[in-house]
Parts: sequence; structure tokens; C-alpha cells
Amino acid sequence: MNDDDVDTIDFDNVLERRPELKRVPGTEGTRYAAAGPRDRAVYTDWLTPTEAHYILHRNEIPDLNAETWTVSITGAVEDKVALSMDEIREDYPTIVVPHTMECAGNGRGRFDPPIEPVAWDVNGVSTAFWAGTPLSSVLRDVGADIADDMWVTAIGGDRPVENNVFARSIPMSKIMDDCILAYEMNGDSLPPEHGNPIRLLVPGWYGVNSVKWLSKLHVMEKMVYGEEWVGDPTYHTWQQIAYRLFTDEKPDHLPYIDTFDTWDQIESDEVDEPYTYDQNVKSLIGYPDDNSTISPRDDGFIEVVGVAWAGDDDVETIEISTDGGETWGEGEFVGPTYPNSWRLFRYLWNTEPGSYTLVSRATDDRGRTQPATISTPEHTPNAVESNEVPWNKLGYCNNAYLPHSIKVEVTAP
Ligand SMILES: Nc1nc2c(c(=O)[nH]1)N[C@H]1C(S)=C(S)[C@@H](COP(=O)(O)O)O[C@H]1N2
Ligand SMILES: [Mo]
Repeated sequence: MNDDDVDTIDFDNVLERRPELKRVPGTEGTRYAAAGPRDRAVYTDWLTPTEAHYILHRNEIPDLNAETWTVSITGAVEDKVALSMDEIREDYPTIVVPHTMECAGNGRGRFDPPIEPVAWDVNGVSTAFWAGTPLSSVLRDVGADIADDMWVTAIGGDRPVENNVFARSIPMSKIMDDCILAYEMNGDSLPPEHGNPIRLLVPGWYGVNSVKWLSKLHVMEKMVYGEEWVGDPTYHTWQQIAYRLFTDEKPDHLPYIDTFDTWDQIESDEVDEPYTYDQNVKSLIGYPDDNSTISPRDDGFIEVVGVAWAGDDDVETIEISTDGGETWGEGEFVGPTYPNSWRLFRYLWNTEPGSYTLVSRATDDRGRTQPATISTPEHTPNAVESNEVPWNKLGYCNNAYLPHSIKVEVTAP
């Protein structure tokens, strides 16, 4: 039984125990728990330590008891069950999945003008290894209808502040491919702020899809859609309104879509207001730091280091510009190659004293490159042809490279 009346954990206490994190400016005193790594050096490593992994959610952190917690599975299944944590751990295989998780609102603060609330700078993205049970094993076991066009709606056990239950609908094809019920992060049980005792983990997709404090999985023919999900409480807000790209009025609700790659939806004529699922190609420079003064090594070179990712696609190339995007040189990937995870890159920069603007631009294995800028509201219908991210009211999917440029001052060695 999942108790309605659970204690909560204060986000301030979480931050006290995790000095590596810095609150997103402007979120103090709001309902949003939003914090990311303070130090850009996290983007020079293929793994983010748990302490430095970004955090985002809107309700209070529930203090759940793993001994009594259950995940119920309902809807189009032969056996409706409520699985205990022991059953989830012991009765099924355990696998470990790497995942670069980015908040769909990452870079929202680098829209012009910045978009509120939760105006993320660059740091709403991290890479961890998650251990848990493949959802495919569980769904087969309970006789779920696992046809490709079915959906699984995951519901969080965090108590909504404004009656909007945290629920996300994930297409069955993705669920069966690689989603897990995660109960460990980087080798330890999940910290409360990351979803203890269990969360859904959707590899390579925007963070919003990885529902924390997982309470219920409902197998259904549509995504959360229609009257039955609206009321007291309401389940459709985080699926059908927020976390979609729209410019003006609230978006039309859809019962289902069949394109889940977010950039494909942006380019498609069929989905007018894309849902944030698979992460768009993006990169960040980890070294040098923004607004820093550095000098070359004795051999005249500076080693630029960073990370590049492409959701559940792969990154293929990384280019670096040291003149604000006028000219580009190719960087090289180094370090391990893990699926659904960022790759480390480096670029040897032969340079002289002066002021520079560094930019990185990644391309995925389908030839899609980071756009240069973000569109304006008026210009948005032609954004893609103009090498721009479509401007959108809630500030999602900022994978443009110019807004992420780095200013450095190079002095003589
Ligand atoms: N139950 C619940 N799950 C949630 C959220 C939430 O508010 N409630 N926020 C989502 C969003 S928007 C993000 S970006 C990720 C962040 O996961 P993290 O805090 O472990 O980094 O959690 C997702 N899962
Ligand atoms: Mo998010």
C-alpha cells in the first residue's frame, strides 16, 4: 500500500548535503526544486558523481519507505499486480544502464530574453549509471498487451502541490526497448531527491520522462488523453500541456503520435506542438571555463574538452570554433562509448594571446547538427530552414550552439 500521508524531505537540507550543486537562480522560495552542478568541470568527465547530478521536480520530496512501497501495474494486463521492491529486485533480472539525462528546459535561461520559471543555465544535464529491472521482463510476466502502438503511463508518488499529478505516457516500443525500473544510481540506492525507492528510467530521453517515486504503471491504448484524466486530481498537465513546444495558446491534446524523436517532431507537419521525448543533439564545453583567463601549454596548445550527446541516437562529429562560429575545426572523441550517453571530446587549439569566443557544435549519426540560434516568436514557422531552434513559450529544447558560447582571455604562457 502506498501511504497518502507520507513525510517530506526539505530541499534545503538536500542542498546542504550536496555543496556541488547550485540552485537555479530565481527558484528560491518557489515550488521548484531545481539545482545543477556549480562547476563546469563536470563536462570534462564521462560520469557525473551522484552528488553533482542535477535535480529537478516541482512537488515536495516524499520520504518513502522501501520496505512497504509498491508499484502497481494496471490497465491492459492479465494480472493486475502491486509489486514490492523485493519482488522487483529478486524476481527479475537486474541490468545497469548509462544515461545522459537532460531537463527539456535546460538552457531556458539562455533564450533571449530568458524564459521563467526555472531559467536553467547550461547545467540541467548529467550522466549516471542506473541499475534496475527491465520493464520488458515485468510487462511480459504480467501478460501486458505489449503491441508497439500501446502506451505505458507512469505515475509519480509525489503529492501534487496544485492538483496536477506527475504522470507521463511513454510509447510501448521504447518501454520494451530499454526502459528500466531503476532503484540504484551509480551503485547506491537512489537518494530521495532522485526518486527513492524507485523511478522509471527512459534512456536518452528528456528527464521529464523518467518519473521519480514511481507508484503506478497503467498500460493503455493512448497517451494520457481525454476527460477521464482531468478532474480532481488531474493527470494530463505534464503530458499534454507542459513539456511541449508551442508558441501561444495551450496546445491541442493528442491521443497518440508515432514519431518520438523530438527533432523529427519539430520537422514534421503532423505534430504541431512537439512532445519532449528523445533528446536533441547538443554539446557543452567543460574546459576552459566561461569568462576565464588561461594560457597555452609550453607547446602553444590549449586542450579544449567537453561533452556531446544525441539522446538515443549517437553523436558522430564534433566541431569547435574559436571565432564565435565563423570558422570550424573538427575535434576528436575520446574515452568510452556508452549508448544513450554523452561522449567526451577534445580539440587541440594552437593559439596566441587575445580574446576569443569558443563554440562547440555536434552532429548526430543521422546528420542532424545543432542549430546556430533560437528563433523569435514571429519567425518560428521557418525556424528549422533558418538554422534555428523554434522559439517556444515554455523554453524547451535549447540546443543552439551560439547561446552556449564561451568567452576566454588567452595570455602568454
Ligand atoms: N514524480 C516526478 N518525477 C519527475 C519529476 C517530478 O516533478 N515528479 N520531474 C521530472 C523532470 S522534469 C526531470 S528533468 C527529471 C529530473 O531527474 P533528477 O532530479 O533525478 O535529475 O525528473 C523527472 N521526474
Ligand atoms: Mo525537466
